[in-house]
Amino acid sequence: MTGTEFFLIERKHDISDPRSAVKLPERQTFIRKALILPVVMIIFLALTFASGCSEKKPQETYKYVPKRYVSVGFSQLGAESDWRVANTESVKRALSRNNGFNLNFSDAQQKQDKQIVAIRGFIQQRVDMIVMAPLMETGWEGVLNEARDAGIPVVVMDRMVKTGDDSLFTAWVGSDFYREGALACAWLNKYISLNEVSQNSVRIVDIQGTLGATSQIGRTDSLRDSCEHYGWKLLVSVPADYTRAKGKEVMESILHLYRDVNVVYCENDNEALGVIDAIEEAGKKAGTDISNGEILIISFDAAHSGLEKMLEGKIALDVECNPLQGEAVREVIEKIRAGLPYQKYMSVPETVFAVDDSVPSVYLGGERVEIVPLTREILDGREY
Ligand code: GZL
Repeated sequence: MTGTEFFLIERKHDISDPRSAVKLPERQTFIRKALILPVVMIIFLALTFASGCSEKKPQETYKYVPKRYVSVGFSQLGAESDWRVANTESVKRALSRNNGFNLNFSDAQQKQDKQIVAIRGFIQQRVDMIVMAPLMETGWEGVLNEARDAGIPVVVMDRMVKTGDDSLFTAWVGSDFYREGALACAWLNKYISLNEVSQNSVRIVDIQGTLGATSQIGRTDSLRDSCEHYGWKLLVSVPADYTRAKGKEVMESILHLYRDVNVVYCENDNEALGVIDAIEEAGKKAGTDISNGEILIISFDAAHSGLEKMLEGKIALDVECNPLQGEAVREVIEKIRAGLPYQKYMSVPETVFAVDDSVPSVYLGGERVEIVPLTREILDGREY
């Protein structure tokens, strides 16, 4: 019996003594009736309650299993690009409460000191795991040593950290940025050959990502090596922080300083969008016919925004850098916590998209890599 409310009523008569129920004058009779009813009700309810309690309710047998969420501190470097936003969403989807995680997210707005403060905060909160997407490669030894001293494993995602001791992080999920650049250059070499353009007529500029980021280092180094290998002229390399605004700004200056530029190597799609803005505002055309004054644009990420420009013929090649790393991060966290073997270095699959099918594939280190001619159907089927 539950939920029965009992009222404490001040007793006027001793109801246990039947003599107390003697005939009283009219007024007194009314008062007695007014009092007896609630008393009878209480007796009835008390008897009902007592009988209810005496029933042996079958004990519900259940085992309480405390649901222990894995607490994860996630230090994301910023929200500078479409790629970064997709990357953040991918991790939040994978490390959700439904999947057994308690995620503490921090956006460092592209400032390394904010990342370090956030990671120190995770250590003080004694999280189970730390995931970090480092802004640049260097400057992490101190805070990674603090995490190790606190016994908190660190999974590095996307770019790499450069420390004297790679035991300072437990696992890494990311991309091979040098390979991405080498694929782009191998395609450019074949493409201009097919269009009867001489290799030494290529006059290329490099719109770099955030200086010191692994993605910038890898893509820049592979372009420099390719220029030397194929005989292209690298006019200038300028950092643009992976943003559209900075990409436009630096390209406006380049167009004034280097009137003969005919290829632009943008280290991400947001920069490429800014470069296209600058080219068109200067009355020039982004395209593929460099023999007739068009400027050929190469880009990275294969985000929706960049591939839309490819369908317009304004980006000639876009090397995917897959931001959907959340599930790989979740898998490695679960293996670490379960004490299962896992790969310390994991990368995610990536595709190379081209504006047309003139170059069906390229060879890199003996490996044949397919080049996918982009269609509206392919783009509409993509997750980011
Ligand atoms: C690459 C990633 C880069 C992207 C940019 O893995 O670090 O940072 O190419 C992003 O879009 O800003």
